[in-house]
Amino acid sequence: MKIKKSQKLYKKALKSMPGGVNSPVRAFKAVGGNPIFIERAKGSKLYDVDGNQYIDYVLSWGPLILGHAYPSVVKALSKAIEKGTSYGAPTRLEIELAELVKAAFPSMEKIRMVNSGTEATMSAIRVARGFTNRSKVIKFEGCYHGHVDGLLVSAGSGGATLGIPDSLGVPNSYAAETIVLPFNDKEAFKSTVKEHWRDIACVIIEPIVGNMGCILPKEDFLIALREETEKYGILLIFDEVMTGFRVSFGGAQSYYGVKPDLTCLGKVIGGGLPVGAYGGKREIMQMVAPEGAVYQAGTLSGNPLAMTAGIETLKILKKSSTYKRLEKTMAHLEEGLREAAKRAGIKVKFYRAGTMFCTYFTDIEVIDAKTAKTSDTEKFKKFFWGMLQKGIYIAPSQFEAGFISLSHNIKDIEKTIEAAYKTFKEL
Ligand code: KE4
Repeated sequence: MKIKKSQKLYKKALKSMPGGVNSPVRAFKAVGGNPIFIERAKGSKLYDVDGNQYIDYVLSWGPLILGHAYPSVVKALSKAIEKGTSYGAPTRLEIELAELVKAAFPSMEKIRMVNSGTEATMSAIRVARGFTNRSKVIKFEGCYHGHVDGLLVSAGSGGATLGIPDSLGVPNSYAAETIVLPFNDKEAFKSTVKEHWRDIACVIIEPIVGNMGCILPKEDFLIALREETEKYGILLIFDEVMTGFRVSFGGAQSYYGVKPDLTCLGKVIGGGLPVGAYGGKREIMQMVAPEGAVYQAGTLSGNPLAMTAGIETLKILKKSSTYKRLEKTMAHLEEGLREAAKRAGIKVKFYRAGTMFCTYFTDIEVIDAKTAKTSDTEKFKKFFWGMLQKGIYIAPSQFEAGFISLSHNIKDIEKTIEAAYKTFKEL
């Protein structure tokens, strides 16, 4: 596999950017070696600067659910750009995207557009604290909600005690406002809330965890969160930045029929341009400036290009045939990967929700961060490079989710299954 040009660019990038990248996971630290630099993308394919072609299962970490440079999105963007890129003033496009989102997420009675998932979760927590006049936040181990200071926290000793920072630069005082609990542990949640509810503003959760691979909630876990938070006046925030429009048109909340008080979105609703959003009950969202006293703002929030890409993407997702096609492709890939591992005699655990999925190299059921970590990351590393060399680009970390797009065709899936079988055999 030719990688000379990527290596040259990487050396140059290291001189100007920390780790040569603008987001850590892109640096391939979890799999070793150096990142490949992408030249362009089209449909299900990535093309790197050395001319290698890959079938892409990262899709910019979820947003490109239609595929890269999707014709109607490109066409709409090229028209929109003629009208300018950003005005810092309201436009009809923001209303259009907000209404499209509301139609899919009825729990989001009012929405605020921001520029990233991190901004969405950070703002939703601030609103929850403003609304409840309480300061503590519960999060779950292995869930990632963006690089919000107070959420870069891992479980303190003894579970429900105060969190400890898991990033330099996060003051202990910030971490102390966060309680970290194990995902899928209903009892730990109930007892913590029973004891601390007076101080707890909100619970934030990835309803399906996409940042430890792909971990599904146990049957009654989300219902327990909803019931207990309701009981104690704690706001339930679903971080659907990854699951929104990915696990179904209405996200995980419609997939499981559990209605949160606030929802955070990102990725897909920007169609590949920078967008995030948060929203929920009218009575909560009226706390947000300029209507209410919780301040939140953004120069490029709701800008016309990002809105245009999001609107075009959601218009296509709205067609029911879209999810039928995505489901068919995903089921074909799932069956093929399971079969390939079995034929090659490799023990894997495969999980998926809609079109986000993960293959763990373990034979233990993965239900939380602890069990996810039983996966053999050395085996994953070999699998990653073996697949890359066969033209299949999967996430460069065992603890990330994979995605497919509307542009992935039968040929792509068959090639992927074949490559997986050969690579499983090589392990
Ligand atoms: P951004 O700020 O990166 O747009 O969104 C943060 C975020 C919030 N919530 C969830 C559930 C997320 O998955 C993310 C971002 N996901 C990672 C992938 N694991 C983005 C990739 C990256 O960090 O470069």
